[in-house]
Amino acid sequence: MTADLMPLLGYHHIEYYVGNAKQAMHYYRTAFGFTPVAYAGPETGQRDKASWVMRQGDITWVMSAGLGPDSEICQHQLAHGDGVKDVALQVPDAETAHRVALERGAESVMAPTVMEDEHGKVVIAKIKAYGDTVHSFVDRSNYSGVFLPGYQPLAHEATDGSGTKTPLYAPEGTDIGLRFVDHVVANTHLGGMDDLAGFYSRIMGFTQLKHFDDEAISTEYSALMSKVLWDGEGRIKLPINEPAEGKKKSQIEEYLDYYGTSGVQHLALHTDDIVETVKALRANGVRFMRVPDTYYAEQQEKLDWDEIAEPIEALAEQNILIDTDEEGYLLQIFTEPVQDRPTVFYEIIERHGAKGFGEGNFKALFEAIEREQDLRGNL
Ligand code: TYF
Ligand code: FE
Repeated sequence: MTADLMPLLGYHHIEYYVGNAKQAMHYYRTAFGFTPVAYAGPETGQRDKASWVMRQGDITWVMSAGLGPDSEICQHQLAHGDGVKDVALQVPDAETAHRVALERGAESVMAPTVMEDEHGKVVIAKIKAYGDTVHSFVDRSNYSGVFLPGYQPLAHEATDGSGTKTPLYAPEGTDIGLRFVDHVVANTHLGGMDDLAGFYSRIMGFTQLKHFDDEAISTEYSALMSKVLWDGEGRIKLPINEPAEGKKKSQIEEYLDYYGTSGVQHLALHTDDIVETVKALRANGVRFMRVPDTYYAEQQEKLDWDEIAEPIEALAEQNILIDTDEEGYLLQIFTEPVQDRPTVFYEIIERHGAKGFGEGNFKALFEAIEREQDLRGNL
């Protein structure tokens, strides 16, 4: 066996470029239960951008905003709206990862750069992924700080407003059970799926886990095709969607019209207790796609409920979807887009053995998505 030249340890963080990072941080704290843990901005000597780092379980998000019209972040936001800029991957050696990626044909966005502070050193390099989205390679094996050099830890304000003596504070979030990123999905243009699948196999050594053609996932209106690329170990799974010919406009085309280029469509976040997590999200005002009530009558008949720990009533009450394969089952639900443009949304997922993506739910789910698309006048 040859040595793996591109070992990936997992997602290090996801960086969003948004219009107002302070408010995005507030939303993901109060609605999704993330705790703000670190900050970089003018108060810490970073003049051109403000970034709030938030964490829940093993998930780390960074909300970044530019501070003036010349900012690359502001221009990104003008073009795409709020969206995911960087799906950052943790590696044992960022310099090697970057060099190997370039040798294999990747385009560099940032050469390996050493960042240091009193907690040690981090090496970061970046390559282009799809559209304006990038992958950072992060080697933090010699670093003990809370996030990356340059970020200051945040103090947690008491919820009654007392204890706000330091400028760098934010209240803690209330954990709602989100534990890790299960997969990150890209939308790309017609014909882009194979190119992108080729990119991940050539550059990262990924293999194809699944392929859904338009027959498998087309509905009466619109259609899409999807390939899932993965690292072979399950740490990183990247489904790639492209529109397929349908009777009406594909949901993937609607995304591309509003995002302007290929980009991240959804992030799937794993929870160990989806019923409780979804209850908490709903209580916090997060809205989800709804499948018709007939879905549960059909699932009652179709599935072997002796194998599923959760009672169907509890799942139906929260509109949580169920799918099974040879290896087990999974529970999943999809939020509405979380910004005004119909672009990024979230999937909440709980896996019990199943390695699929909810194929059995595609029809009901896509019809639900298309009803929303129709309400926006984009079908
Ligand atoms: O990641 C997946 O493949 C599933 C299915 O607009 C999916 O979550 C694919 C496209 C889409 C919504 C869900
Ligand atoms: Fe998904």
